[in-house]
Amino acid sequence: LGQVLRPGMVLLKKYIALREQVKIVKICRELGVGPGGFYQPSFPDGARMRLQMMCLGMNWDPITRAYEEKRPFDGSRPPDIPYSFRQLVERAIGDAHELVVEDMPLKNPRHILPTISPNICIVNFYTTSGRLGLHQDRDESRDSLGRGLPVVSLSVGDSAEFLYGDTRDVDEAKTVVLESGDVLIFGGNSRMIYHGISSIYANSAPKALQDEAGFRPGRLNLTFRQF
Ligand code: MD3
Ligand code: FE
Repeated sequence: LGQVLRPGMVLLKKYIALREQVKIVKICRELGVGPGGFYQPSFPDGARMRLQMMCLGMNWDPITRAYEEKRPFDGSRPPDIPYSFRQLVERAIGDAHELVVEDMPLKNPRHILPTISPNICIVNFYTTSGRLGLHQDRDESRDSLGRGLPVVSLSVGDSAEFLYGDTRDVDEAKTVVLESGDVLIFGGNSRMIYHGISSIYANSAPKALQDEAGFRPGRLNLTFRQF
């Protein structure tokens, strides 16, 4: 169950089994309370971002946009990206290829969505009042053949309204609801689109997440990149 929302942008609906989602929540909580765990970042103007962030593999600083070994404000080194997360990313890109072929039969899906070995995973946790304004992720990297590398995003917990479009204008943006277990992949011509989170739907998370992993209201988003 999935679709190509625009060239290079693939949504795999309910792709992650509930068992797997429970494991993701448990791992993120364990890592999130240790060194390099969740914190609330600020924008360059000092305003607090409306989410909690944790980086795995490397640190990414939302103010300087720098990738670095250690977090500048506390010197902590981010935890490694768990192997089970890497496997999930690899499998999702492979399954997305089948949808890309249907969409563009004359193109090699590996050129549109090359596989990645992520060196950073950014974990964002949004409470029900969380938001993320429309923005572009401009730090695109390329593989040795010059192909732009895709970004893979996993959603767990409460559903979110995701906005995306070619401009920063919210009124021109399209909307898609991201539910728990959905995987969204951005590559090809969609790697530089504007995107953001306009709202989180309260009480929309699968009940099993709360019962089996003690998940609190909100949304967990894991974004994988290779640079
Ligand atoms: C489109 N995260 O980490 S996930 C981000 O829900 C980010 O936490 C949001 O925007 C979140 O930069 C949205 C979907 C996403 C992630 C990365 C992208 C969409 C993207 C990179 C390029 C284009
Ligand atoms: Fe982004």
